[in-house]
Amino acid sequence: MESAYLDLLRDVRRSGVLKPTRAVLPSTGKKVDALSVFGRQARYDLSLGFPAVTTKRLAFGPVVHELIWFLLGSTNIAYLKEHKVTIWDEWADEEGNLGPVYGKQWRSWEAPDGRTVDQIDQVVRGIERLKIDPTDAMGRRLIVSAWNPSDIEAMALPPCHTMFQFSLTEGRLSCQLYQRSADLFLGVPFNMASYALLTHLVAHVTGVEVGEFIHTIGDAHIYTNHLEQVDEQLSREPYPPPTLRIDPTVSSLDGIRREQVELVGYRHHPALRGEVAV
Ligand code: UFP
Repeated sequence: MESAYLDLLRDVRRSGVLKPTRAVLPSTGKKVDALSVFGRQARYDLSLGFPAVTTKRLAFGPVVHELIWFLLGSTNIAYLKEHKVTIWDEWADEEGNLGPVYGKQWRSWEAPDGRTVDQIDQVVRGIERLKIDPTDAMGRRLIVSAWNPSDIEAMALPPCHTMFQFSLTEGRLSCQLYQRSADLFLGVPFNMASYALLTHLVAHVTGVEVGEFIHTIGDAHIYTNHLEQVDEQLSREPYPPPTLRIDPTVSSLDGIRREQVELVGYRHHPALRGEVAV
């Protein structure tokens, strides 16, 4: 299941170009280089299992909480803090605000005339219509964009997962993400799990099966302070993937709780830690 991820990791480890980056390691206060390639794609068949990496431990709880937080439309870290998720802490201001990041763009994108657009709700309603009429106009328009050029400056961090598109084909829902920039060791396992989970949840609430998660990446990189950990990870033999269980009473993307989704049979190698370049 994770072989597409491991292949990408191996590819960048072997043939990535060493490039300077803007990112700084907090421990040294210095900018860190990365091995980098531009333009890659990895595919995961969600019907075969959930793409949680098994060659190290994936912290699934924070993945679920962050996705619930996006779906709440929130752009303040209060919900994350309440659930002891710290991944957004360094970006927030004193009040915990991040500016118009994912939650705002997904659930209430502001139109020039003052209307707001709930892109997630539009996608769900589009899939419902496609179930009844496969020729519905939404068929090739099931898109959610977080990249709102006029809001970028006000965001604490420009979106890394910039836009995604769903497709309903023969009763199976697939999702393709365009990620402009991907930290392959620390960010990507988290991002893969997050979008696989989102695909499962959207399929669940619309009553269709899951298809593929297709991860399209712009700049795919490994920071040089992660190379040892990556070599260790690449030496490990993956385990069979876990499966995802969603509480059957979940009927909407609104109000989902952490305990309503769980990974079943998640067997993994020990955690591998690395410092995040910020
Ligand atoms: N990054 C990810 N996934 C994410 C996220 C950040 O891989 O979900 F929020 C990484 C990519 C890059 C850095 O290494 O964070 C963002 O820096 P930049 O804006 O310079 O691309």
